[in-house]
Amino acid sequence: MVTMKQWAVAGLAATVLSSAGQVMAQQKWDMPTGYPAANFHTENIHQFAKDVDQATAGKLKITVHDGGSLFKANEIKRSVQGGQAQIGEIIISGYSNENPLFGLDSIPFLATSYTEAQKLWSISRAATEAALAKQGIKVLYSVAWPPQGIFSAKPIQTVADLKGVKWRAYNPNTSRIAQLVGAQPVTVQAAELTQALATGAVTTFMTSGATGYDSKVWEQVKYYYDVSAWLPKNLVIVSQKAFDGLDKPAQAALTKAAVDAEARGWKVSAEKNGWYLDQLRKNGMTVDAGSPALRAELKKIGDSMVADWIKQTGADGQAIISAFQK
Ligand code: PCA
Repeated sequence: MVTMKQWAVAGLAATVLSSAGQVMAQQKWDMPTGYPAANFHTENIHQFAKDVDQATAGKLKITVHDGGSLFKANEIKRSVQGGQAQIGEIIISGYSNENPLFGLDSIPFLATSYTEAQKLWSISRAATEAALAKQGIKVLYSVAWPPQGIFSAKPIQTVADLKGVKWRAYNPNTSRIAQLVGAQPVTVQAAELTQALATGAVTTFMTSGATGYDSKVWEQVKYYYDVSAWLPKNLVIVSQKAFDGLDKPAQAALTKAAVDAEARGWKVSAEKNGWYLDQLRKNGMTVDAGSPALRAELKKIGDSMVADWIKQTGADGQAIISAFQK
């Protein structure tokens, strides 16, 4: 027979005393992400998980499942909302069909440098967090991807050269660009990009040098036009319910690790951008800024998308754009 005392001992073994003297059972969280192990976002996430482990003396263990291995990139938000995962990484612009605010960072030629992307985020962060809070999601941190350019199997001189091409999209805005240039949009998550290129499902797309490098696109794709059209952001999100299930010291540890990860991530993103472009060149790709005509035509498309965005978001959106352009 199991005595009361044995129950108590077993129970105690499953818990750890926090520094504040509260007792919190050890928590094991699953963290799905959409990008490969060697990607800078993923490396940053591993460091974040390690920092949380150390700061909580092992009470909060986060297991990172990268590359869409637990949930596909586009399923991660729903998995956190539904409680299948406690924490996860998403690309916020992937969800602009839910709320146009989520697509703000991916409007072409609105915010085109790290400084501008930071400014846009500081202006829109509170509203974005409030929108996600209504869905039971708490934002822990954000990190920008490097600036987005055009990868193409064939040389591109003007927007007319994009007509009819099989265009890979990763969010609604990149699908919209395809429509506006007369290309055929196909949504492909980063984890499937190499295969989509190999089978010829897509030939042309906008993304960063980072994803170009991760996906070894030079096998099929020979040109990169570094037009720096926008810097989309990944957000690391946690289910509010899971967060509330932590004791105060663990919550503080998680929040502190997130602040550190945000600073580190933005810095590494900017530092590695040049390195990624060098790797594309080393693998035989032609990397240049794109013709003035191409850039001017793309900028027009960007302007029309800003105007559309303001139409969709009304006075609140206009206030964000005005504050950004000040
Ligand atoms: N890489 C991701 C999103 C933006 C980027 O630079 C992708 O291509 O899916």
